[in-house]
Formats: sequence, structure tokens, C-alpha cells
Amino acid sequence: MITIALSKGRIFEETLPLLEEAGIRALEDPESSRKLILDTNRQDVRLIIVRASDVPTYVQYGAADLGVAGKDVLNEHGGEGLYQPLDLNIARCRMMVAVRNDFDYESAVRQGARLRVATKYVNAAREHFAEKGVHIDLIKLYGSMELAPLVGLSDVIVDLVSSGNTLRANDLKAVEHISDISSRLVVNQAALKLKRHDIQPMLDAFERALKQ
Ligand code: PRT
Ligand code: MG
Repeated sequence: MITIALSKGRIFEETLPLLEEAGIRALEDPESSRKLILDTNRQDVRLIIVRASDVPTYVQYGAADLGVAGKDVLNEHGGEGLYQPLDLNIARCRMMVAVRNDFDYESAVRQGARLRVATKYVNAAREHFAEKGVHIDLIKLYGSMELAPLVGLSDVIVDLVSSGNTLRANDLKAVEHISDISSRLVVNQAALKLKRHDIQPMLDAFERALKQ
């Protein structure tokens, strides 16, 4: 049995065509089904539906053999026990620093002010501001970071931006680009050795699909 961990939403949707190339089709849609384990057309392959940030953990411990996770999530997890053979180039976005429209970020940085940074991405934020030599107080959040500067929880947020609509709708502006984000295929290192016969053809099929 090969178990593939995916999250609902954009990762699931954008991974489907790649699975298709490997001859794997889900028999149910996770958006309408409440099942957490989905059968596929192949008896030896199943999909499990987990939170995006839990994908590396399931694969690390071998509860899933493969998974798809964003670089943002992998950076926070650390990547221990994971082989990362392919950048799938899906679920693309940018990790940015954003502030309220009326906040003068440049001068706060110039004056050496200590910044309160709210984010779900504490590793990425710590690395970014350390590199800039900016002192920060980190405030860990689990979602809706955009709210934090609006109600005075933080001066700055570190968050993902794709269309920019969420920032605009909340009178925020992006002031720094930290990194480009896309999702990667992750494979359990032991599973790759023990099940190479089944897993390698999948990796080859994903790679073919990416070249098209
Ligand atoms: O939703 P949940 O709390 O379960 O977890 P999650 O938000 O991590 O999962 P999910 O499924 O929303 O995202 C999975 C992966 O998609 C992330 O780990 C990223 O690698 C990638 N991705 C790509 C994004 C976005 N684009 C994105 N726009 N993840 C989140 N967003 C959010 C962003 O945080 C912000 O709140 O969308 C909002 C901004 O979008 P725009 O279009 O308004 O700029
Ligand atoms: Mg989300």
C-alpha cells in the first residue's frame, strides 16, 4: 500500500493532474466527502487528507509514504526524515512582510525600532529579520495574520500573498519580499528504500507531467 498525504483546497486540486499522469484518480472529492482516507482507482494507492502544516509530520513518521507541502510549511517543519525530490511548481505565492498603509516601515527600520511581528511562519520571520539586523518580538499566530496590525497586536506581519486582494481589502501593503513559495513532493526516506519499486514510477510520472 502506498499512502499519499494531501491537504484540501489548492494543493489537492493542483496535485490531481499530476496524480492523473501517474494513473492515479481519487474516487471521492474531499470537499464534499467527510472521509479522511480516500480510495483511488488503484487498489494499492490511497490518499489521506490532513492539514497543510501536518503533511510533513505524517510523511516524516511514515504514516504516509509521500505528500505535497509548501516550502513555507517545510521551512517551519525543518524537513527531518524527508526526501524532497521535486519542486511541483504548484500553489505558488510569495512570502512577504506587510504593514498598515499608514505605517512607515522604512523609517522604523532606519531608526532601529524594535518591531512586533505577528506570523505563523516564525522560523522564516526570525531568519529574515536577523539577516537585516532588525530586532523583533515574535507573536505566533495560527491564521488571519492580516488582522494583527489592524487591532494593534503587531506592527508588522509575515504572511503569504498571491493575488494581493486580502492585503488590499484590509488596508495593508507589502513592504518586503522574503521568498517565492511553491509546493514540493516529499517522500519518507525509509519508504523510498523499502518501496522503491512502487514509488519510483510515481516520481518518474510526476517529473514527466512537470516537463509537459
Ligand atoms: O488553511 P489552513 O489553516 O488549514 O492551512 P493553510 O492556510 O496552510 O493551508 P492552505 O491549504 O490554505 O494552503 C496550503 C499551501 O498553499 C500553503 O502552505 C502555501 O504553500 C500555498 N499557498 C499559495 C497559500 C496561498 N497561495 C495563499 N494565498 N497559502 C495561503 N494563502 C493565504 C495567505 O495566508 C493569505 O491569508 O491566502 C491569503 C492571501 O491570498 P491573496 O490571494 O488575497 O493574496
Ligand atoms: Mg488557508
